[in-house]
Order: sequence, then structure tokens, then C-alpha cells
Amino acid sequence: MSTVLEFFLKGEARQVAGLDTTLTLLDYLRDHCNLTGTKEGCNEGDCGACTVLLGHYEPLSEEVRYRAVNACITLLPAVHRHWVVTVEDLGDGPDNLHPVQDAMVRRHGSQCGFCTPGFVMSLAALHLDAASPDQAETYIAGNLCRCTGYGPILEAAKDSAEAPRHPAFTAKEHAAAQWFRSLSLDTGLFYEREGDRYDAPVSLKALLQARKDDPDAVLVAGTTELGLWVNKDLKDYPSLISTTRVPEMTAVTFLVDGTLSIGGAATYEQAWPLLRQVIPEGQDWFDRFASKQIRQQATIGGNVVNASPIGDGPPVLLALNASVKLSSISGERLVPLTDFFTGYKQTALASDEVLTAIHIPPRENDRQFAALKVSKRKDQDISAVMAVFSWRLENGRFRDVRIAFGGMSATPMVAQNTNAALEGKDASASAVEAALTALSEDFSPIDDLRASAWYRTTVAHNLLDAALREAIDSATQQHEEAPA
Ligand SMILES: Cc1cc2nc3c(=O)[nH]c(=O)nc-3n(C[C@@H](O)[C@@H](O)[C@H](O)COP(=O)(O)OP(=O)(O)OC[C@H]3O[C@@H](n4cnc5c(N)ncnc54)[C@H](O)[C@@H]3O)c2cc1C
Ligand code: FES
Ligand code: FES
Repeated sequence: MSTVLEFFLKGEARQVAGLDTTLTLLDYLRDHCNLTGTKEGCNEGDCGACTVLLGHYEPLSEEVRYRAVNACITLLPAVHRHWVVTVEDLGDGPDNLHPVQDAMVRRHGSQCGFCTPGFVMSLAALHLDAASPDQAETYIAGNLCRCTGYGPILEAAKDSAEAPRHPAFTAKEHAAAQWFRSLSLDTGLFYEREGDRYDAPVSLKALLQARKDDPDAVLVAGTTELGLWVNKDLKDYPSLISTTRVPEMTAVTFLVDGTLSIGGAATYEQAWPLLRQVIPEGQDWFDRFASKQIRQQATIGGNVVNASPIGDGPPVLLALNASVKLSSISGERLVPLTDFFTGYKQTALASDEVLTAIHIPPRENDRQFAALKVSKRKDQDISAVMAVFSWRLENGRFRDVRIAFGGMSATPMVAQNTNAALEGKDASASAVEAALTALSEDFSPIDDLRASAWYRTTVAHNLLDAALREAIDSATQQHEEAPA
């Protein structure tokens, strides 16, 4: 087990010990390495000025793969055994720019320049992924610019997408790949400083044992919540246990009975390729979850355990009838998600347990599904209301209705009265009326900075009304198409 942090930075291998266990990658780069190209804007994952790439090695393809992350909410121990790529790594000085930097100059994609390194890193990620320039908006949705406007930046993305890699970057990538290959087997990390500790085991047994041995320790995954508690609430975390180095925790797979099992530390981006097979209608919901940087760090498990009433994942999982696997060193239990949320930010997780998987049962062929997020901005915003509608239509009747909402109560919640009002009813105007009345019994939302209670109630009713009317249309169509 390693007691020092090992990573690759600025073209060389680094070993670090003796720094705070909750030091952020951004502060390390700027304050300890004088790598000030990476900027601090919001310090909470919103603006993208601190975007860097984390490279990891894929032994099968023998390639380095990259993901853009927000350095301001990434704790330094999380980069153990990664290549940290900063804007200084891309080109070879002002006279020999990386194609993305060159295109930004030519397209006038920068004015005050504060946001520019972050945009360049997001566009470099697009370039390295060899993604289509049509995806540029997705790659930069987590970057804010207050002066230039996004048009020239998108043009720069188009211009540079197919350019060859910069030789200076390729040389660094070769050096990084050599370093990755020289690493000994990963036996975990136990990083300490003056009694504070960051424990990152690599086996499930060791993770559960660590949880049992130190029930006061805080579990940590993508730190897209915890990073803010460190930066903004100035909280101390003397003991952290990371879930992300355990292979079972990041596995996403279909079980033999067709259940989708999402490991408790799988990120949104890791889970989506298989989750999309269950809910292809969820693409907009997925795209509007935070930004690419956040989705590459944020785990679905963390989103669930955080139990925020305005989290976007839980209402979808409730409507999919998901369960959570809670494991401890002495056993495991499968808890329906409906029983997991016990109050405002309260859950059924015991102090020696870890959420090790989320199980989504196979979807019936005739199930209809829609996940609708209402927020002030399209991208990178938290929901005012999250509505998820799911039912089957059998001979024109609603069956197995599972409607769930976020933003409407102290926890993400199934709309029990509404579901009951629709169950077995003909898809008709009277069912719509009954459901809308029942919805008022289900929820009494509150006023807060995101929306008033009136707004939330009105939006929820309007969304339900529209979804049910679409269902009536589809039932009518089914009826017309049925053989006489
Ligand atoms: C800029 C920004 C935009 C965002 N946008 C959205 C959005 O659009 N929609 C939305 O829903 N959320 C959004 N979020 C919040 C979202 O990123 C988090 O809720 C995320 O999913 C939490 O996962 P994590 O891995 O980062 O958790 P962490 O921050 O690492 O941990 C969060 C909590 O979960 C606990 N925990 C984590 N994993 C486990 C486990 N396996 N078992 C038990 N406990 C565990 C931790 O102890 C901690 O209490 C946003 C966050 C940011 C910073
Ligand atoms: S400083 Fe704004 S996202 Fe990190
Ligand atoms: S160029 Fe000034 S914030 Fe983007």
C-alpha cells in the first residue's frame, strides 16, 4: 500500500507526502507548483476556469485516456496514479501553439482571457477524444465566458477538431505512458498528514473493513459535493475513505436476469452507455445533468446518498423502481429506493455500510418513460422541479404507474396518490383530472431561491397534464392500429 501520492505532472513523475489530505488539485497546481495557467473562478465546479485533464492508462489498448475535471473540487489524493495535464502541457510556447490554442487565437475566442485556459482544456479533451465538432457544446457546457461569447469558441472547436496532435504533447504522452507502465501493482493508498488520513483501498473487503473500523470517517467518491463542503463551508475531514479505486464499485453491467447493476462509485459518464439502453428517452436528462467535467467525476451513488430533494438522479431511479445494495463487512441488503430516503437529507444507510450498487430491474417493452428537468438555465443548473413519468398502457389503461418528482418535497419522492389515481384507469380526460387533483395531495412544495411554491406546483401540474395528454394520444393510436 502506498503512503505517498504518485502522479505524473509537467513531464515528470512526482511523489508527494506531507500535504493536507483535503488540499485541492487547483491549490496544489497554483500554490505549490506555480502552474498558474489553471485559473480559479468560482471554486465550486461551476465556471470551468480550473479545467484540467486527468489521464489514465488502459493496459488492453495500451493507450492513455483523458477526462476533463474541475481542479477546484478535486482533492489531490484523487489524482494518485494519474497524469495531470494542465494548459502548460498542450503546446510548446507562444510561437508553437497547440491546434486548439491556435484556433482560439485565429477565431478571436478570447478577450480578457480569464476563462480561456479552461475552454482550451475542454476543447483539448474533445480533440483527444476525436469527438465530432458537433459535440463541442457538450464539451464546453461547463465553461463560462463573460466577455467573448460562445460563437468564436465553437468555431475554434470546429477548426481544430481534426488537426493532428501537437508533437510536444505527443512526446509528453509517450513519457507518461512509459511512467504508467513502470508503476507497480496498485495495492491501494493510505495517505496521512498529522493524524488526518485519506484511505483509498482497492478491494471491496478492505473498503468495508475500513468503513467498519472507522465509522466516523466520511466516504468520498467524486467530491462534487464534498469539494464544495471543503471550499465553501470550510469543513474539516480528518478521516476520508475513497470508494473509487475498488473495481467492483465502478462496474456497470447487466446481470443475468436483465437487471442493470451500477456500481456505487460509477460516474454518470461511466453508467450512461448501459443506462441509455434502459432509458433512451433520458438523453436530455443526462445531457443536462451538470457539465461533462462534473459527470465524469460525480457518481450516481453519491447523488443518491446525498439525498438532496433537488438531485436529478433519484427521481429517475424511483420511477425505474430501483433498489440500492447496502454492504457492510457482515453482509448486504437490497433496499427499495422508496424506503431509502427517510427525511430531509436522511437515508437508511447505517454507519458501517457503503452503497455498493444500484439495481434497476429490466424494463417492460411497453413502458413509457419521460424525465423532464425544469431549471433557470439549460446547462449546468440545479432543478427547480424534476418530473419523471413512467407507466404502461394496456388496452388503453394505465398500468404500473410510477411517477416521481424532485424539488417538490423534503426528499425525492414517488407521487403515491397520483399513481393510485391513474392505476387501471382508461387513458381519458377524467383520468387526467383525477391525477391532477391527486398531485395536489401528494406535494406541498416550499419557496426557495430556485422557485416559489406556486411556481413548482404550477409547473408540476402542467408537466403532468402534458404527459398524460400525450399518453391519451398514444392510447388512441394503439387502439386505431390494433387489428379489428
Ligand atoms: C457544478 C455542479 C453542478 C451540479 N449539477 C447537478 C445537477 O444538474 N443535478 C444533480 O442532481 N446534481 C448536480 N450536482 C451535484 C452532483 O454532482 C452530486 O450530487 C454528485 O452526484 C455526488 O456524487 P459524488 O461522487 O461527487 O459524491 P461526493 O461528493 O464524493 O460525496 C457526496 C456524499 O455521498 C456520500 N457517498 C458517496 N459515495 C457513497 C457510497 N458509495 N456509499 C455511501 N455514501 C457515499 C459521501 O460520504 C458524501 O456524503 C452538481 C454539482 C456541481 C459541483
Ligand atoms: S474555479 Fe470555477 S469550476 Fe473550478
Ligand atoms: S474572455 Fe473574458 S471571461 Fe471569457
